[in-house]
Amino acid sequence: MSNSDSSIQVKLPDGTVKEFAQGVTPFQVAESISPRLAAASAVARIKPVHAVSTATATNDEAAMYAAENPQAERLVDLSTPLTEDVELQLLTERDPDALKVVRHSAAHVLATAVLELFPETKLGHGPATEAGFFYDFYRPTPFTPEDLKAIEAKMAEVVARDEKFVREFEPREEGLAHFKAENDFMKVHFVERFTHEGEAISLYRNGAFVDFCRGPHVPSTGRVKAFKVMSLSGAYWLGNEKNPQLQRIYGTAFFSKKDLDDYLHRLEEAKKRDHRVLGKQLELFTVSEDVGAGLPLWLPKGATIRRLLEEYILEREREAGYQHVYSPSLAKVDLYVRSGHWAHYHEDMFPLMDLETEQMVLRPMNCPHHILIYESKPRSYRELPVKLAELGTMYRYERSGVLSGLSRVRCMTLNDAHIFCTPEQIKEEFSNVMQLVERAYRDLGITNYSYRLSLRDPANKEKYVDNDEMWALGERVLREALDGLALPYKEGRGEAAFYGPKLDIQLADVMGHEETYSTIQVDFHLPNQFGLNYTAADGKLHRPVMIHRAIISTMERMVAYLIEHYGGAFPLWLAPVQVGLVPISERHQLYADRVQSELQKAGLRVELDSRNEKMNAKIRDFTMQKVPYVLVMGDKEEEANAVSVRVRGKGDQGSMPLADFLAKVAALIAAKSMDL
Ligand code: TSB
Ligand code: ZN
Repeated sequence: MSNSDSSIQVKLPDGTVKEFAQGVTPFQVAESISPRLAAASAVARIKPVHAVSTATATNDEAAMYAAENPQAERLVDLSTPLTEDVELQLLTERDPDALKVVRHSAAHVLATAVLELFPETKLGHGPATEAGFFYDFYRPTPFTPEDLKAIEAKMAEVVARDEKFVREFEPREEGLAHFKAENDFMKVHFVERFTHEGEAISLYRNGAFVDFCRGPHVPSTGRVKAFKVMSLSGAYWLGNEKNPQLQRIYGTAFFSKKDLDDYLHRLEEAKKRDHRVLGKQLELFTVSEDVGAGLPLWLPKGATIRRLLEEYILEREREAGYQHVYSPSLAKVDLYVRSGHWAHYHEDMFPLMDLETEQMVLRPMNCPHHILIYESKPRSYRELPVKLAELGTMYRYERSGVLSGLSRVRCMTLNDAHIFCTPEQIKEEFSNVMQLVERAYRDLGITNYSYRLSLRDPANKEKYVDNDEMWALGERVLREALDGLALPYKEGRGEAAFYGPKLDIQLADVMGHEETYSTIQVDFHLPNQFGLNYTAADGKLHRPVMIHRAIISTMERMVAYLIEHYGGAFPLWLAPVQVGLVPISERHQLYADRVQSELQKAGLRVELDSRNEKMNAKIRDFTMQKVPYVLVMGDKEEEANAVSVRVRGKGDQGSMPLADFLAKVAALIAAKSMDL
């Protein structure tokens, strides 16, 4: 493209190129196409035609404040003057990126409302999140539920005022002086941390409210059409318990009232399935203040589910040629210095235990222990692949804000294995692991999963071992294996392990929030660090490759998923109590005992309710506990050696000989049937 000094060329997504005077705004470009498009647009994405970098802005703190890279593709306000040739895309309400901008704008509306009602409040930051937005505030008095209502009402006023979001630039030193004068310690921190001396800092103003922010924003507060203040929680300034406690107000925003209502409805439904709620109701696990956050206690029923999962996966692994080992949960720190964990994974580890003669750490991963087991004797190529597996318990210092029930914890037991193989064997081993994953998901009734190729973030090199060649090789091997199996996958930059890229299998919860469960990781780094070898056919020593893999994730995370997936109504083979027994009156107690012992002999998990309660109350209790079968026994049943069967979700099915019931249930369990 060529242009004279005072005009620029704007290329639209359909390929047309239009010429405008320099300084034209995306809004004006939109108007030149159609006034309706201009009105519907929320924000614009531009890509300088002569760009050298294509990195897009991410959602982290630095991206909120640091000066944008003028060379990069990025989102900008509709009012941003365009100064060079660009590709331009106008984002309307159909675009998820535009929704993020609406939500961040809603965070400014929230802060505006809070300052109008509680002028003494100091502002932290207010990003968009996956489910909405939040803003952190410092104020010695806690906000009450009534305050939140008042804030929401005030937000509606700010929206109704339809104030323009105007971007302003101020010399850094002036901005700092201004924030310092107001004792706005968090803003001072952000400016000092994310901008440089001599720079102008970016501010956004709406009405009398000004925030230090890089934007972008929707054109005016009136565009935050459907929002709700959701909740309040505590957060330490900079995540550090020694710092002042902030109050984090969460909200959400959508393009329309209908979208918001749909979301709130889904949220209600999801809450009923929340594994923390069901975990309590169904007596699966508990978290005790006395033990500590992120350190759940497994109650008998939850422990039963976990044990079933453990037995299940150990059996699959035995069939697949894995050798099971045991290793301790702690080690000398030197082991983790050597592996690289201490350098690259330190922040996720509990602090050192400084003993008199040695320094120990709780292990955050099991790999180094398994490596030492591999190393415990010389290995020949004939043994390869060596597959060492363990239900390995490990400890990670997850920050308190991200802990959640069983799904994100600090002490966890991973269905872990490390495969030591030749480079030629990687492909087949990869495919074997994928088969195990598919089999396990089928048996567990998991259908809704996706693949993510997790790569390192090139902008964050210190988080990863430094060896470009190795990273390129690992990535190539994984892509080839994925393509070989024709698996569709997305990419996750910055999601790799510090030692190599991985293929993660992602499951989404009821609210669409994704987490990693299964993982397969190709690692050329640890074998090098530990100087691993095997004697090859040529009689020489060669270096094996390591594949780290977990089929059903940690017991904690998988059980959390299954609780929510099944809403607590577990398939028969996983149900902690499979059959509930209800004698109609005291005189049927003996018969009920006999039925119980027969069922138990057949390996079933049975609970007999012999309390002095009404039959219906007992049936109701078993139903609340989501027990698959409830057998009621009275005179008729006793005479016929039968049971009256109630099936979860289907109600009373009438009477059936006990032997028939046993045969039916045994077949369903053997088939891991999802049906009852
Ligand atoms: C597979 N060294 C490898 C192992 O050999 C490893 O530890 N990989 S990992 O770091 O990705 O963790 C494996 C799995 O553990 C993750 O995919 C995730 O499903 C689960 N996990 C990780 N952190 C937590 C946590 N805090 N709570 C519960 N589960 C977790
Ligand atoms: Zn590992």
